[in-house]
Amino acid sequence: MASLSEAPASAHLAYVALGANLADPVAQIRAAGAALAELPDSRLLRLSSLYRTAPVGIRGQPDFINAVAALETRLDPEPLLDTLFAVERRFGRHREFRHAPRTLDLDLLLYDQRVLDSERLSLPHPRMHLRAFVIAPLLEIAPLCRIPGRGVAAAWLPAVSGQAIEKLGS
Ligand code: PH2
Ligand code: MG
Ligand code: MG
Repeated sequence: MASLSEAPASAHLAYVALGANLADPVAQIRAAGAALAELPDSRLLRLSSLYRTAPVGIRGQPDFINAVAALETRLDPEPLLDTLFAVERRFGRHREFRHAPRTLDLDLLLYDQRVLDSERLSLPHPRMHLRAFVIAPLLEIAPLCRIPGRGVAAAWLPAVSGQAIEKLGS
C-alpha cells in the first residue's frame, strides 16, 4: 500500500500575470503562454487576450503587453514561484533594479483562495486589485473570481478605470 508521503499532490488553481515591455513584447507574451503550457505538474487552463497597457506606477517606460493565465497545478506556491522565475530567466530577464523594463515578468496572483505572507511571496498579490492590467484580463477568463480580503475582482473595475488599457485583436 502506498504510504501517505507517496500520495499524489492535490490539484490547485493558480492565476499568473504576464507582462513585458521590451524586445517585441507581443511575441514575448505569446511565447510565455506556450511556456506556461509546459510547466511541470501543471496544466494551462486559460490564457486571456493580450492587452496593451500604459505603465502603472513607473514613468518614462514603453507601454506593456499584459495577459493573465489560469493554471491547474500540483506544485506548492513556492516551487511554482521558482518555476515561474526559471521561465523569466529563460526569456532573458535580468533584475537590474525594481521596475526595470523587462522582457518578461510572471507574477503569481492567486493560489486557490490561499493567504500567505513569506519573505518571497505574498498571496494574494498585494497590488493586483489596483491594476487594470491585471483586473481586466483576469475578469475575461474568470468573471466570478474572488480575491481573498478584497471581495469579487469585478468590484475593483471602477477603481482602475482611469488606467489606459486596450485589448488586442488575435
Ligand atoms: N508591471 C509593474 C509595474 N507597472 N504597468 C503595466 N502596465 N504593466 C505591468 O506589467 C507593470 C506595470 C511591476 O511589475
Ligand atoms: Mg510585476
Ligand atoms: Mg514580478
